[in-house]
Amino acid sequence: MGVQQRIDRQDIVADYRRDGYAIVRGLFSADEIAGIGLAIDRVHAEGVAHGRSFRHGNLFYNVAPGEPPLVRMAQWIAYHQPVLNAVRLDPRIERTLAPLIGHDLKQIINQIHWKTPGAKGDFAWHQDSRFRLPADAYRNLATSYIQTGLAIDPHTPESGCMKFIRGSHRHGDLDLDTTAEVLGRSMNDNVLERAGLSADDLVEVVLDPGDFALWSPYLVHGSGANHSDHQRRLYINGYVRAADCDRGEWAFRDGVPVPFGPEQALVHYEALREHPEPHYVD
Ligand SMILES: O=C(O)CCC(=O)C(=O)O
Repeated sequence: MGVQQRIDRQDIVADYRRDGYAIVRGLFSADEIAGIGLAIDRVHAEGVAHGRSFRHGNLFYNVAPGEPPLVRMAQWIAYHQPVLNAVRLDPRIERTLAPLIGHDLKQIINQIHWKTPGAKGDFAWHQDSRFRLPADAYRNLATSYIQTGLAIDPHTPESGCMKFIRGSHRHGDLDLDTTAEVLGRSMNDNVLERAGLSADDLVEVVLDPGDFALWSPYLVHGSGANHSDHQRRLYINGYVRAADCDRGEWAFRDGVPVPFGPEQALVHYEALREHPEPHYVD
């Protein structure tokens, strides 16, 4: 384990409940981030080699074909990258989340987002609650689910950092425009106004490598394109109180990390049992 981090639980809990998000500075050390970054680069190289979107069970690479192919995100890479698996099971993450959602946690999201300089990498304004499907598999979503993001590169307005609408989680499920994809669609502030929110509450989520953000499934957020001269990698893991969810891979039981079992768990990929084989996706 790297640099021992003092986690002020009270502040995290208070910040999270009040604002819908909290930030832990320097949860992972620079050395650790360098190693995690290398593992993420290996995943990226795999995505480039595939050249288009590819799935093997829950493992999924979202790749736009081209010269070179654009690897936009990958899901459940922890199955085959031990360094990334160790991050999702890191005790510092458990200690950060436990005061909010307890010690028995399953995992719903294990995902890397890449933003290549100059490439389209926007995420339209959205609430993650929209993706917690099927809805009847989740209970008490507001208080049982937390999304987290570990910054690998400087995460700044220039590099396309996330933007949060502070306090928006208190509105619960908002009727945001849900007719189009979130990934690859830019933020439109009219959407905020129509939902009764204000761009005055917008927070640019500036993170240094190793900083760790956590946010509510009802927090309205989005992000823009990367106009910097470096890539922007974000490692996202989403956890849920096990008793409140019928889906997901176990992550912590009574605070103790749970390794993957011999068979993948049902998360989002509904055809997991019928089509677990490797295949390209158009
Ligand atoms: O990677 C980003 O900038 C956006 C992340 C996000 O909005 C999400 O994971 O819900």
